[in-house]
Amino acid sequence: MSKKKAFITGVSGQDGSYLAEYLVENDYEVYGMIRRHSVAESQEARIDHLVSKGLINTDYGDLLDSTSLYKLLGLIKPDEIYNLGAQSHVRISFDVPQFTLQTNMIGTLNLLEAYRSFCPKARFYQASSSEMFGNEIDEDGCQRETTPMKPTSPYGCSKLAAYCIVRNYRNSYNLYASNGILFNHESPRRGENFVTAKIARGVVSIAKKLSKKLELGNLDAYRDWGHSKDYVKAMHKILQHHEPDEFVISSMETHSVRDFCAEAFGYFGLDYKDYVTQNPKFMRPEELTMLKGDSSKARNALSWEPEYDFKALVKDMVSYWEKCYDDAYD
Ligand code: NAP
Ligand code: F7E
Repeated sequence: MSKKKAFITGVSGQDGSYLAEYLVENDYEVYGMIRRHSVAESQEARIDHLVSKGLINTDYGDLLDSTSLYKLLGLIKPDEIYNLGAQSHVRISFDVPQFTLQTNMIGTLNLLEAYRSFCPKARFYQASSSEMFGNEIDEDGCQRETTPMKPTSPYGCSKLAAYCIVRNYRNSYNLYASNGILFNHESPRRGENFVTAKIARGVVSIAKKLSKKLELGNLDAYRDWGHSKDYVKAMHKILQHHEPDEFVISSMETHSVRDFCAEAFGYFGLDYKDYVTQNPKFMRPEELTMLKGDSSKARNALSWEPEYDFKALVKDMVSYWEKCYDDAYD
């Protein structure tokens, strides 16, 4: 039997790289779309170990360039499409709102059009986000598939528009298109300007006496943090479900940025209060204060369970950065 083909946008990102690895392990033929970068050397940093061994194929394209999407889907004709490409930074979405909406919303529409024209039998996964809920919370303190969505950032608005158009295309054109509503997920491959990676790297730098303080923004925001390795498995499970649907994926726990600092500094026996300062530069014009996802639906229907808990996630990230610093200063 021939291998299943998967097409991934955002393959060079945190999730795209873990998903590509997971699909290769599961005997898929993986095609990833990458963008042109001026610094070509760093472009494939997260997937170099797969590309250099010929385990995945990469092609240039862009969600904003329909011609590239038509060409790639027409040639590859994938069985599964994972739309992970996005301007994914919430605070930066306030700086570049138009680009964020174009990439995340119009980019998704462009990909849906290419999908329905060239491979309408494929299954389509949309990387939706807990940021779509904004500050709406159910009475039990959780967000779930039925919670109202009132985003508080250009990023959240862009993802909500994409979420809606995916549902609309599913219903209008009888497509298998699903939304995974994923809560925050992190890893050693997390971009360094997201708070968890910034803390993990910052604490190692302080422990090694290379810096004296770590400047952060709001320490009292709560997030439901999981590990990207666990969450890409959920993406795959969502596309194996017998029908297209919406699924929340979360750890079902919430912790503050302050808690993350305490755990990360605790790894070296340090007290974060001696080192962390707040800088208004890292605050947001409108903040989403509290996220806690109820992923019961996915856990029951897809038999999905995460392996990493909060402590294991923090340890994985801090120990990764510790090793990076040790290797660099050996
Ligand atoms: P990430 O590390 O920022 O990766 C984003 C990827 O999108 C990168 O490969 C980036 O390529 C690519 N991209 C950006 N603009 C593009 C465009 N115009 N055309 C094609 N590709 C483009 O994000 P992530 O953490 O892996 O997240 C993956 C997806 O899940 C994103 O859609 C994100 O919004 C969503 N999500 C993430 C989380 C989370 O906590 N991580 C939670 C919910 C939803 P370059 O390297 O060239 O910039
Ligand atoms: O912020 C606070 C900040 O940028 C988390 C994306 O993957 O998850 C991610 O979005 C919290 C916020 O992630 C700093 O104000 C404090 O309350 O790590 P973050 P995010 O905004 O939650 C969602 C689900 C996505 O979909 C997104 O793609 O931490 N915070 N001090 C800070 N945040 C940053 N970045 N930097 C700070 O210095």
